[in-house]
Amino acid sequence: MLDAFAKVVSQADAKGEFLSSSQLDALSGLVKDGSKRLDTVNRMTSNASAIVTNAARALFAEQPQLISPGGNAYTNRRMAACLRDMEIILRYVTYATLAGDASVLDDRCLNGLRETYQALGVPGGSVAAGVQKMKEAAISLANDTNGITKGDCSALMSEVSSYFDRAAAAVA
Ligand code: PEB
Repeated sequence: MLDAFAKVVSQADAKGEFLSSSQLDALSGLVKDGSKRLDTVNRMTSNASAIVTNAARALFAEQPQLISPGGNAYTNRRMAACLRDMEIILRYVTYATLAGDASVLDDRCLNGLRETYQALGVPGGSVAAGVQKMKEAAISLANDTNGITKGDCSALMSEVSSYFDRAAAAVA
């Protein structure tokens, strides 16, 4: 598991080189915009249960077969497992956002998840649809300029989106 700093260190060390000026520039950008990143993580974290439940509700409205008898989220036990899975994925997206690097998400959450779902009969495409709904909710919360110093968060928002897309692509 790496963060944006450890990642450039390991890349430079693998080549036996000093850090390049472009690596340093990218990291100084990350430091300069650090409060935006922390605010984003804070907003996703403090709204996590709303993000998960609203996304799940929208998913089941769109794919009602999931919660009908025989559906993969039918019975309270499976519904609970489904909500828990969405929460786990969101939690790792918040870690990756904080770290500025996807490796924690890849290594600790997504690695082998597709195979796990195949073995369990959990429909990966439906999980991916749920993740996309969490992405929309998380971005609209994080990108809401009400009551906060306005600034350009477009690069950060596309980075956060990319973590959700990565999770969706890993199971779809
Ligand atoms: C991954 N999910 C499930 C299981 C595991 C995971 C390991 C099996 C064990 C269990 O039931 O608890 N666990 C989860 C994860 C990590 C981890 C992401 C990462 C670190 O450790 N069913 C649906 C929806 C979807 C869903 C589409 C969006 O219809 C999920 C939610 N996951 C779902 C369901 C089960 C499950 C298990 C319903 C239970 C399946 C079953 O037991 O039949």
